[in-house]
Amino acid sequence: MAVLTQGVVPLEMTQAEVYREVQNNTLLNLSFWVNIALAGLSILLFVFMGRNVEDPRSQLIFVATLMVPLVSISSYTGLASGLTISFLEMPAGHALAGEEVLTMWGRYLTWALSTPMILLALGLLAGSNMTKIFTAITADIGMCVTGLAAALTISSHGLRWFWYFISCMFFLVVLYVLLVEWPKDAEVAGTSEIFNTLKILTVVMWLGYPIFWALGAEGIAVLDVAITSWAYSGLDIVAKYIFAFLLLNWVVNNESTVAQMASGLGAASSSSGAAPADD
Ligand code: RET
Repeated sequence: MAVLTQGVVPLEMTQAEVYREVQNNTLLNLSFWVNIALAGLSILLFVFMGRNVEDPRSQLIFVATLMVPLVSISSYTGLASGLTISFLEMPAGHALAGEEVLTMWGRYLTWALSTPMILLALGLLAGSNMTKIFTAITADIGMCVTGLAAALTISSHGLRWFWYFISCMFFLVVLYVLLVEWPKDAEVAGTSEIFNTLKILTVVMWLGYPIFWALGAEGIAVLDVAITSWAYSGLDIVAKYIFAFLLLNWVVNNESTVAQMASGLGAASSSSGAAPADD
């Protein structure tokens, strides 16, 4: 059931009641279990693919990327069990004002753990330096946590959207690093081709999340909860498992390129094209 409108629904639902609601909504439940299955398969596949990787930088890319399905399987188990879902009463001004809306806040919480891993792997692939990787990751965590705040704020409709705006500002920082800074670094590192493929995939998929947030029950509510959940689950499949497979497959076949990258995480400058300078 997308939205509960009847007065019989208690304001505070127990975890068992939320679980029952999820069970009763087959489409919603399936959007969780398909991802649990895919995350499980991805974990097995990636461990197998990485069994002979020896270069430490390549290994770090592997560990970071492997964390993505590991966080995902935990995240979706939280949703499927009802642990990280709440029914929240929307404030005045919201399209569903006064109604209890199913809020999958566990998604936003766990994005704060999975998306930094994606960015770490991309930053390492681009041969970027600590400053840029730190900037992208902290802005990304800011984006997820303020997105969580937007979903959980039920005191004021205006403030929900103000949180959303703050989250978008953090997202702009991430997009800047991805689209402007790292492509230059990847050029120097000799990883441009794969980096640019993954950059486009990432930017296009990631743009979908704020769009579906805005269209879903938490935003202007033109999409049903199960449809919104499938939209996130579909984006996740490409942004996480397909992304990770493409990245790791490339790393396995180009380990020496990664190993030869100037300097690693501590490098002060990787965009000069020269050996790391003393700046
Ligand atoms: C929110 C809503 C507030 C505004 C913005 C958002 C962006 C979310 C993004 C999520 C990406 C998630 C991924 C998860 C994979 O595990 C929080 C939806 C900008 C970009 C890639």
